Amino acid sequence: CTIIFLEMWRGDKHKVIIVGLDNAGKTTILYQFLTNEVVHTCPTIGSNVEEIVLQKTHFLMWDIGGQESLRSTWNTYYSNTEFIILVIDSTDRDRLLTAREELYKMLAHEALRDASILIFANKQDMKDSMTIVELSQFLTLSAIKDHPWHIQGCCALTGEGLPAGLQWMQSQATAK
Ligand SMILES: Nc1nc2c(ncn2[C@@H]2O[C@H](COP(=O)(O)OP(=O)(O)O)[C@@H](O)[C@H]2O)c(=O)[nH]1
Ligand SMILES: [Mg+2]
Repeated sequence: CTIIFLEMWRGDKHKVIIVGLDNAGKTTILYQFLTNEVVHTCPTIGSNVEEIVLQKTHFLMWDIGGQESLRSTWNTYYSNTEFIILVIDSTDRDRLLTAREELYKMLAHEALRDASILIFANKQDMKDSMTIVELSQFLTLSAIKDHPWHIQGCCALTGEGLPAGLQWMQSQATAK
Protein backbone atom coordinates (compact mmCIF):
# COMPACT_ATOMS: atom_id res chain seq x y z
CA CYS A 1 0.00 0.00 0.00
CA THR A 2 2.86 2.38 0.86
CA ILE A 3 4.55 1.50 -2.42
CA ILE A 4 1.42 2.30 -4.37
CA PHE A 5 1.12 5.64 -2.61
CA LEU A 6 4.74 6.45 -3.43
CA GLU A 7 4.28 5.52 -7.07
CA MET A 8 1.14 7.63 -7.29
CA TRP A 9 2.96 10.51 -5.67
CA ARG A 10 5.78 10.19 -8.20
CA GLY A 11 3.18 10.27 -10.95
CA ASP A 12 3.90 6.75 -12.18
CA LYS A 13 0.36 5.58 -11.59
CA HIS A 14 -2.76 7.37 -12.64
CA LYS A 15 -5.74 7.14 -10.37
CA VAL A 16 -9.04 6.41 -12.08
CA ILE A 17 -12.45 6.21 -10.46
CA ILE A 18 -15.25 4.33 -12.18
CA VAL A 19 -18.58 5.90 -11.34
CA GLY A 20 -22.13 5.67 -12.58
CA LEU A 21 -25.53 4.61 -11.40
CA ASP A 22 -26.07 1.04 -10.29
CA ASN A 23 -26.63 -1.39 -13.15
CA ALA A 24 -24.78 0.87 -15.64
CA GLY A 25 -22.11 -1.78 -16.25
CA LYS A 26 -19.16 -0.60 -14.13
CA THR A 27 -18.18 -4.00 -12.79
CA THR A 28 -18.60 -5.63 -16.21
CA ILE A 29 -16.31 -3.02 -17.77
CA LEU A 30 -13.63 -3.51 -15.14
CA TYR A 31 -13.89 -7.26 -15.60
CA GLN A 32 -13.48 -6.83 -19.38
CA PHE A 33 -10.35 -4.76 -18.82
CA LEU A 34 -8.96 -7.58 -16.74
CA THR A 35 -9.63 -10.26 -19.33
CA ASN A 36 -8.64 -8.24 -22.39
CA GLU A 37 -5.28 -9.12 -23.84
CA VAL A 38 -4.64 -5.53 -24.94
CA VAL A 39 -3.96 -4.55 -21.38
CA HIS A 40 -1.73 -6.08 -18.80
CA THR A 41 -3.12 -6.33 -15.29
CA CYS A 42 -1.57 -6.92 -11.94
CA PRO A 43 -3.04 -9.06 -9.17
CA THR A 44 -5.94 -7.55 -7.30
CA ILE A 45 -4.81 -4.83 -4.95
CA GLY A 46 -8.03 -4.45 -3.04
CA SER A 47 -11.59 -5.61 -3.32
CA ASN A 48 -12.49 -2.86 -5.77
CA VAL A 49 -9.12 -1.65 -7.08
CA GLU A 50 -7.35 -3.05 -10.11
CA GLU A 51 -4.16 -2.04 -11.82
CA ILE A 52 -4.24 -1.86 -15.60
CA VAL A 53 -1.21 -1.18 -17.76
CA LEU A 54 -1.51 0.12 -21.29
CA GLN A 55 1.64 0.96 -23.24
CA LYS A 56 3.63 1.44 -20.03
CA THR A 57 1.00 3.72 -18.55
CA HIS A 58 -0.29 2.40 -15.24
CA PHE A 59 -3.85 3.06 -14.17
CA LEU A 60 -5.22 2.27 -10.74
CA MET A 61 -8.94 1.78 -11.22
CA TRP A 62 -11.38 2.11 -8.38
CA ASP A 63 -14.83 0.65 -8.93
CA ILE A 64 -17.16 2.67 -6.77
CA GLY A 65 -20.64 1.36 -6.03
CA GLY A 66 -23.45 3.31 -7.63
CA GLN A 67 -26.50 2.66 -5.47
CA GLU A 68 -28.16 5.77 -4.18
CA SER A 69 -27.06 5.05 -0.61
CA LEU A 70 -23.42 4.91 -1.74
CA ARG A 71 -23.36 7.97 -3.97
CA SER A 72 -22.77 10.33 -1.06
CA THR A 73 -19.55 8.42 -0.32
CA TRP A 74 -18.11 8.92 -3.81
CA ASN A 75 -16.28 12.05 -2.67
CA THR A 76 -14.18 10.08 -0.20
CA TYR A 77 -12.48 8.55 -3.24
CA TYR A 78 -11.86 11.83 -5.07
CA SER A 79 -8.42 12.93 -3.84
CA ASN A 80 -5.63 12.52 -6.41
CA THR A 81 -8.06 11.35 -9.08
CA GLU A 82 -6.78 12.03 -12.59
CA PHE A 83 -9.52 10.29 -14.53
CA ILE A 84 -13.20 9.78 -13.99
CA ILE A 85 -14.84 7.04 -16.01
CA LEU A 86 -18.56 7.69 -15.99
CA VAL A 87 -20.50 4.65 -17.14
CA ILE A 88 -23.96 5.30 -18.54
CA ASP A 89 -26.59 2.69 -19.32
CA SER A 90 -27.60 4.00 -22.75
CA THR A 91 -31.02 2.33 -22.44
CA ASP A 92 -31.85 3.91 -19.09
CA ARG A 93 -33.74 7.01 -20.23
CA ASP A 94 -35.58 7.27 -16.92
CA ARG A 95 -32.44 7.86 -14.92
CA LEU A 96 -30.42 9.91 -17.40
CA LEU A 97 -31.34 13.10 -15.57
CA THR A 98 -29.96 11.60 -12.35
CA ALA A 99 -26.79 10.59 -14.17
CA ARG A 100 -26.43 14.12 -15.50
CA GLU A 101 -26.86 15.59 -12.02
CA GLU A 102 -24.17 13.27 -10.66
CA LEU A 103 -21.86 14.25 -13.53
CA TYR A 104 -22.15 17.98 -12.88
CA LYS A 105 -21.86 17.51 -9.13
CA MET A 106 -18.54 15.74 -9.69
CA LEU A 107 -17.24 18.31 -12.17
CA ALA A 108 -17.93 21.06 -9.63
CA HIS A 109 -16.04 19.24 -6.88
CA GLU A 110 -12.80 20.93 -5.88
CA ALA A 111 -10.86 17.66 -5.56
CA LEU A 112 -11.70 16.77 -9.17
CA ARG A 113 -10.68 20.13 -10.62
CA ASP A 114 -7.86 18.63 -12.69
CA ALA A 115 -9.57 15.37 -13.62
CA SER A 116 -10.29 14.29 -17.19
CA ILE A 117 -13.54 12.53 -17.84
CA LEU A 118 -14.25 9.54 -20.05
CA ILE A 119 -17.90 8.75 -20.56
CA PHE A 120 -18.70 5.20 -21.59
CA ALA A 121 -22.08 5.07 -23.29
CA ASN A 122 -22.57 1.42 -22.44
CA LYS A 123 -25.06 -1.19 -23.71
CA GLN A 124 -24.83 0.00 -27.31
CA ASP A 125 -25.76 -3.58 -28.29
CA MET A 126 -29.35 -2.99 -27.16
CA LYS A 127 -31.60 -1.86 -29.96
CA ASP A 128 -33.33 0.80 -27.86
CA SER A 129 -30.09 2.38 -26.71
CA MET A 130 -29.56 6.11 -27.07
CA THR A 131 -26.89 7.16 -29.56
CA ILE A 132 -23.71 9.05 -28.72
CA VAL A 133 -25.21 12.17 -30.31
CA GLU A 134 -28.39 11.94 -28.22
CA LEU A 135 -26.43 11.36 -25.03
CA SER A 136 -23.96 14.16 -25.77
CA GLN A 137 -26.83 16.56 -26.28
CA PHE A 138 -28.71 15.47 -23.20
CA LEU A 139 -25.60 15.68 -21.04
CA THR A 140 -24.68 19.03 -22.72
CA LEU A 141 -21.10 17.83 -23.04
CA SER A 142 -20.09 20.68 -25.34
CA ALA A 143 -20.64 23.02 -22.38
CA ILE A 144 -17.85 21.34 -20.40
CA LYS A 145 -14.87 23.60 -20.96
CA ASP A 146 -12.85 23.14 -17.78
CA HIS A 147 -12.23 19.39 -18.00
CA PRO A 148 -10.94 17.34 -20.93
CA TRP A 149 -13.73 14.92 -21.81
CA HIS A 150 -14.45 12.17 -24.28
CA ILE A 151 -17.54 10.06 -24.93
CA GLN A 152 -17.16 6.53 -26.22
CA GLY A 153 -19.88 4.07 -27.15
CA CYS A 154 -19.28 0.56 -25.87
CA CYS A 155 -20.66 -2.84 -25.07
CA ALA A 156 -19.18 -4.16 -21.84
CA LEU A 157 -20.43 -7.69 -22.59
CA THR A 158 -18.22 -8.03 -25.68
CA GLY A 159 -15.66 -5.37 -24.78
CA GLU A 160 -16.33 -3.43 -27.97
CA GLY A 161 -15.33 0.23 -27.60
CA LEU A 162 -13.41 -0.26 -24.38
CA PRO A 163 -9.89 -0.25 -25.88
CA ALA A 164 -10.69 3.00 -27.72
CA GLY A 165 -11.72 4.63 -24.44
CA LEU A 166 -8.58 3.40 -22.70
CA GLN A 167 -6.51 4.68 -25.58
CA TRP A 168 -7.96 8.16 -25.08
CA MET A 169 -7.04 8.00 -21.39
CA GLN A 170 -3.55 6.84 -22.25
CA SER A 171 -3.01 9.75 -24.63
CA GLN A 172 -4.32 12.18 -22.00
CA ALA A 173 -2.05 10.68 -19.35
CA THR A 174 1.06 10.99 -21.46
CA ALA A 175 0.15 14.56 -22.44
CA LYS A 176 -0.08 15.65 -18.78
N1 LIG B 1 -26.88 -5.87 -22.96
C1 LIG B 1 -25.89 -5.43 -22.20
N2 LIG B 1 -25.91 -5.68 -20.87
C2 LIG B 1 -24.89 -5.22 -20.12
C3 LIG B 1 -23.81 -4.47 -20.68
N3 LIG B 1 -22.97 -4.14 -19.69
C4 LIG B 1 -23.48 -4.65 -18.55
N4 LIG B 1 -24.64 -5.30 -18.80
C5 LIG B 1 -25.51 -5.97 -17.81
O1 LIG B 1 -26.02 -4.97 -16.94
C6 LIG B 1 -26.12 -5.49 -15.62
C7 LIG B 1 -25.38 -4.61 -14.65
O2 LIG B 1 -24.00 -4.68 -14.87
P1 LIG B 1 -22.93 -4.38 -13.72
O3 LIG B 1 -21.58 -4.41 -14.34
O4 LIG B 1 -23.17 -5.25 -12.56
O5 LIG B 1 -23.33 -2.88 -13.33
P2 LIG B 1 -22.78 -1.97 -12.14
O6 LIG B 1 -23.86 -1.93 -11.10
O7 LIG B 1 -22.61 -0.61 -12.76
O8 LIG B 1 -21.50 -2.53 -11.65
C8 LIG B 1 -25.59 -6.91 -15.67
O9 LIG B 1 -26.68 -7.79 -15.80
C9 LIG B 1 -24.73 -6.91 -16.92
O10 LIG B 1 -24.62 -8.19 -17.50
C10 LIG B 1 -23.81 -4.23 -22.11
O11 LIG B 1 -22.93 -3.60 -22.69
N5 LIG B 1 -24.89 -4.73 -22.80
MG1 LIG C 1 -20.85 -3.08 -9.73
